[in-house]
Amino acid sequence: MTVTRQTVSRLDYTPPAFLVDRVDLTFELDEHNTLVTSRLVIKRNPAASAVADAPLVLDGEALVLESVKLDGRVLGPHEYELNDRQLCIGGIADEVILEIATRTDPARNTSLMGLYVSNGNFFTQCEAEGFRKITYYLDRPDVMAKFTTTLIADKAKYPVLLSNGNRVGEGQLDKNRHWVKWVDPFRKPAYLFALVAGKLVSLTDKHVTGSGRTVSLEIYVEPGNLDKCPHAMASIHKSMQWDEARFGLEYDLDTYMIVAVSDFNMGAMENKGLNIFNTKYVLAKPETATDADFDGIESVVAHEYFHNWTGNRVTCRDWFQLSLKEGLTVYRDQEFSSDVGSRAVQRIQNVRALREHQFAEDAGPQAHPVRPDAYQEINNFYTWTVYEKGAEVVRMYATLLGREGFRKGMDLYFKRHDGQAVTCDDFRAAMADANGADLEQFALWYSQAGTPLLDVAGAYDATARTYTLSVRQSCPATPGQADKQPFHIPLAVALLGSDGTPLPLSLAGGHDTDAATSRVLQLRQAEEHFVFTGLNERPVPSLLRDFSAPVRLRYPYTDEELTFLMANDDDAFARWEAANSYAMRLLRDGYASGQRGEAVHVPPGYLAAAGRLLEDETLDPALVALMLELPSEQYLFEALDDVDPALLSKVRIEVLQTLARELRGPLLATYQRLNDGAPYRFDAAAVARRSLKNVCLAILGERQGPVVSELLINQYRRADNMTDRLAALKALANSEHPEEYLADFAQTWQDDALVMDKWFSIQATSRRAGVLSRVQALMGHPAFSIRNPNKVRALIGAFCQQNLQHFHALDGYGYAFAADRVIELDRLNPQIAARLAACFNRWPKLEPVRRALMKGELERIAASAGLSSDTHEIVSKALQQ
Ligand code: B3K
Ligand code: ZN
Repeated sequence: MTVTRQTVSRLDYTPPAFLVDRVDLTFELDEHNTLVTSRLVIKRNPAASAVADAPLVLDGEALVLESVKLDGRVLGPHEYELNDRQLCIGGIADEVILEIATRTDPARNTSLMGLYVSNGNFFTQCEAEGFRKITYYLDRPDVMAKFTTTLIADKAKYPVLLSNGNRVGEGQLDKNRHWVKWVDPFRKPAYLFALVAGKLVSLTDKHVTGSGRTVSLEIYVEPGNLDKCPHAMASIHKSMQWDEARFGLEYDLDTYMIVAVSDFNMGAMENKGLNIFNTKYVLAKPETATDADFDGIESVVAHEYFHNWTGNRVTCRDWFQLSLKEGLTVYRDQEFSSDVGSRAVQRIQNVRALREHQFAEDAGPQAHPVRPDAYQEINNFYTWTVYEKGAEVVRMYATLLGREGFRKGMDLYFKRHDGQAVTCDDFRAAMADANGADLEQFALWYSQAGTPLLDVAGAYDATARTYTLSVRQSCPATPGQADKQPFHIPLAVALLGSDGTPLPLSLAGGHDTDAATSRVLQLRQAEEHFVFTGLNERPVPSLLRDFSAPVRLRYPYTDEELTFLMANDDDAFARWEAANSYAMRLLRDGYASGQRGEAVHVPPGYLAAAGRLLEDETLDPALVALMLELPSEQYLFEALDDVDPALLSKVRIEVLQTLARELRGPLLATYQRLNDGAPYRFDAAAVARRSLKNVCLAILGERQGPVVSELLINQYRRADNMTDRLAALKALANSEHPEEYLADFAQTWQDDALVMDKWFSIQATSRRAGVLSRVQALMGHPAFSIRNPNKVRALIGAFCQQNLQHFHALDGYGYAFAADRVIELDRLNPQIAARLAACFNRWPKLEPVRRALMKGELERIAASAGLSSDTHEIVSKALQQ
């Protein structure tokens, strides 16, 4: 049976016919037979457009209905209608009390939505539509109710019983059972409901808010993991302090809890007062977690915590508005990370990820606006576009209105909408009204998909001493949107003089009093010209500084201008961008040479510029590392047509090998300088040094003679931390015989699931021959489980998404393997299957042989019986190109 879902359209939104005032839930927890009793106080919605006697329609899935009571009277089966998605009750008065008893089988719930069991403990995941797998309910975000939850369970098996809000009572029952009752004083939609029950231990601490309230902080993990919680706890403290200082937002309950679970579909979930996290974003100590893991934990903790205001206190009216909470909260977590770490590094990393993933999404079959217009399965819309492009849209308000103006907009947003479920337009209106700004045209960022392109030209007039920047904007067609209107785009620019200093900017016709050296031009039309006056020489333009808008920008820089910007631009992003553009240029040229059967050539100008970066010890090592890293294979893939992925990989490796050969001296010297043997510390300076050291090691590792091999082996053996050990192992894994090191690693870390994920990924992304067979064999390894999303991502996802060379093998086995896994996973966990299926999105970009092979596999998935609506939506859109 194919589960086909109706397409849900944004413009079909109508207010709910009924509202829920109160929900009292009682759970009698049992692995295979949990009884859920729900008592709902329901009222007709006076604001609803529905007819006066419209029936009450509740959502429910995979539930066994035991009984329904309306105002104390048990309803007979003929008094309601029941199907596999809804419970429908007619003849409802304006205010009623409905009591519903249902049973579920949490242990068999492999979708990890609703109530499920992981390692013998109970967890829930309700966003977006998981609550309907727990009980019949009005499962939509604009129905906000007050919840109380009573949990009843065996005391020995489930000593810890948690839910949202504040704990108000507990006690003993017969048969060795106990109960705990929780009350959440804040109204919330059902997607923010959560419970946890199990054998867990906790790390606790306290935070005193700016206004003097004491909040208990509790992190719950499985026994044996307490030593990996301090970093997450420190991250909670920092997040709370930051939100108070930057936005004046305090935490509002007595307790803030985080619980870590190893079986989880995504990173974490912001349930009110009871955040549930993937273990990957909680557990860390230097021996087991890399610097990137530490950073990831800090930003995910911040993200979920920040949702308490942007998402929970003010939530979304409907799921089309998802970016209202996600784009805004990503922007907030990015700003937090910039403030507590390096702003430049943070910005470059965020832009790099946006361009690699979101730009690709926006150019492919799943392209959709930040506020989508239609979906079949909402889970497919937790995307790079809604999250990261959404964050860029929020950032543009701050760029256009300034930091103070943005804060005024935020204050007004909370003043108007606290306790409400609202829309992206409401947010834009708050920003506009608080600042008296015209943000009408800005609305197009929410409604038009696709990445805008800016074509920029510069003309210097020596006689008039003017420099004219001409900017043409366009936006490619995307599915369902052929023609686009011009966007309102903030374009930050500076003009550099020949000595590298930014020149004062005076716009002709402007009324400048301060001659700023950097300014934000506001583009509103398809073509615009900006004339800068009083310039005694032809400047080099520094464009899209700090990546002021999520666009592509083309400007015909010469190689010399790029090296000049790499050395001189005072905007860190623009300096990195110059290095990145130069590297892209030489990789594209190399690919074209490769297609002609010629050798790849790295221009001396690039080598010299890279050499200077390595030798200048005054530079921030983290920035040098980012500037030396070549654009990824995935990013390069997007920039080419009729792609031969094998050639693309080969060219990139040849460039790296040339760097390893030509810059061997400076690379070794930098490595030695930074490899100071100091004990591990997680602070910005130490992270920066390790990042450059390991970039040098990775480049050197492309040519493994005796000296480099010894470096790798020594670093692998002597490292006191996972960052260094893994960097060495990655390079070793590409060598001919890494078996000894891989075996040693597995032997040491076999009991640590998160570290074993790294071991799986390293093998799945290796360049050695025979990777696919090893991946297949590893699926039988005792540490692997197809039911665990982290394992699927670490092994199967890494192979399909990050191993271009082997996934795209010309025999088509990589594609067939991926298709088999999508079909297998679809029966267990549709969300994870649909995510994996996205590896087929870009088939039209491939050269004809692979294109046909990939399309064939997509068709095979589409034809497989009983496909979920999640996977069906992704696959059918991919085939429609
Ligand atoms: N809001 C959750 C994501 C839920 C995903 C549902 N498929 C995590 C977050 O963005 O913080
Ligand atoms: Zn979020």
